[in-house]
Amino acid sequence: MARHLITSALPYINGIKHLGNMVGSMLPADVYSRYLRQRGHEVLYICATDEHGTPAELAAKEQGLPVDEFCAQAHDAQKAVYDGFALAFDYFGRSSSEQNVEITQHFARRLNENGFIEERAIRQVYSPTDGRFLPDRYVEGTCPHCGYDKARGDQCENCTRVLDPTDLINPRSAISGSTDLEVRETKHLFLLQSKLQHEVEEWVAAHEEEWPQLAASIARKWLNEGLHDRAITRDLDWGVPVPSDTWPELAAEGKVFYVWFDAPIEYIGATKEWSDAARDTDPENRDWKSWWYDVDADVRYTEFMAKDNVPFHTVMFPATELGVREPWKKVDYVKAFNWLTYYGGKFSTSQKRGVFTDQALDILPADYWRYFLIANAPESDDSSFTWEHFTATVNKDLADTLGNFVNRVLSFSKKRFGEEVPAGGEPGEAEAKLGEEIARLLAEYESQMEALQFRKAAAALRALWSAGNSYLEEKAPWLEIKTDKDGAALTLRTAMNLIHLYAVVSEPFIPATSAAMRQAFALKDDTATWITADEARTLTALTPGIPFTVPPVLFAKLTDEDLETYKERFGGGPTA
Ligand code: B3M
Ligand code: ZN
Repeated sequence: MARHLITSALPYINGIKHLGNMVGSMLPADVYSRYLRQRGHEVLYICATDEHGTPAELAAKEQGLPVDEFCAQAHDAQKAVYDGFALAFDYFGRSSSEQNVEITQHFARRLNENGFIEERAIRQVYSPTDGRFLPDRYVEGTCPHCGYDKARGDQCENCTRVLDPTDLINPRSAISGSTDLEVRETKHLFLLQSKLQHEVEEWVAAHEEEWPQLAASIARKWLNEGLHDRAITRDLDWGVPVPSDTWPELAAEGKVFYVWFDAPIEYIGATKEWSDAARDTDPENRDWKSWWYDVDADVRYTEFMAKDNVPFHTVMFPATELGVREPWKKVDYVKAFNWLTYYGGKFSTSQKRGVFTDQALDILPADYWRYFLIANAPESDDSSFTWEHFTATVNKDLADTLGNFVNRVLSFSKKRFGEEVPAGGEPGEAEAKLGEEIARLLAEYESQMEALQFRKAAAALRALWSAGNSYLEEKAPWLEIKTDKDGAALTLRTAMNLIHLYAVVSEPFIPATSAAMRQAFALKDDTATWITADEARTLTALTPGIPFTVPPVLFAKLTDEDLETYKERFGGGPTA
């Protein structure tokens, strides 16, 4: 059985992320990791803050903090939100770590030895108004391909094409807006991607069939445009320094690597951070290299990201890994997401439109968001967040279908039979039919999870919850008890078995609620070990006499007033 390495795109250090960022990378990676762990797989889920580059420098300046201090604080702030969302990373690192510096410099040296790095004098955009060279993404202008007028010098957000700042029509400084831009000469390191085109093509060809269409088509498009040699250094104060043993002159000038060069390497760097963090206590179980180096098919590597990150992960980072000429693990499966919109418009950090992850947790516990977001993940297409849809989903699926079922069954049983799983009755036709249905839906849920089809998995989970409600309505133990006490006991015991099953299989989506459901029963080994098809069919794992408690209401129903409050606070539409 292969071990599973899972990474989600590294969130930029500047600013708390919005719900769109969450659903397009970290949350589905967490759901998938949790699922695999529960199924008994060995899983390593790694993420980190992406700390280099101009955005970090500028955000630090804005807050009047030295950039390292700013990053340390911002990292902790993001980490706290992710803890709040119950993201169970094995490690959440920092791309500015010494581990990443070391591995990034190693990659650069190897690429250089192998003839894939060249020093070139280039003419670079210099802004006298800002008194600095402008990194690519701080030159803005009109995209020469699609005409989008807010294209950045590194990439057009609208058509996803990779750009050079000098490609832009009517360029301006994104810092000051100044159009007084000059071009000056300076030396930089170039990664000779053109020399790797053929190899990358072969590598993509060997993998793309298995990738989802969104990832494969973006990789193809990029390759068809041809891989260009790209500058991988920048004139910034903050970043991984160019190693002075190899490039003394550039190092003396203070050049650092381009953020997109060191960011994917941080997947490896953060794994080493994880390893080093337990150097004294648990060195054997944390061997970072055993996940990354010379592992081939022993490790299955799955990456999660939004679609704008796909080119870097399917083409540029693999090119780097190939050029290093060492057996570093390359991605097996790329799970890419479209956009989550806010009432059909863009979530916008700068215009403060949409819902940020810290605000979300202020309003409601993580499970409400986790379920809604994954059930509506922008997989095959963009999907839209609206407060109407959110409150309706919470009320229907979480409060009515799941929460109410749990409370109804347990409180009624407690009232009539006391605080133990009731004895009596023999499973009959209704239970056999229910068992078949549950086993079928569980198999469907499992196969969608394994295929990383999250919306469909959510639909199967919802169907599992609904099946319990149908059974309860059909058997109506509150009537049954008047004529057939044993029959009512059987119905309630079967329903309690469903609750236990829901607790286990809902865990990847709603971990806190699942724990509360599991803990309702005083089981000896309270584990979340996956339910077998046989257990699903017989629904008799919880035997008579096991004590239980009635948990507090699992999901509060949201009122019309709540809805109005949310809309007022966040704006009810794209133009609000
Ligand atoms: N920080 C971009 C983003 O968050 C970038 C991802 C890096 S993954 C190596 O969309
Ligand atoms: Zn464009």
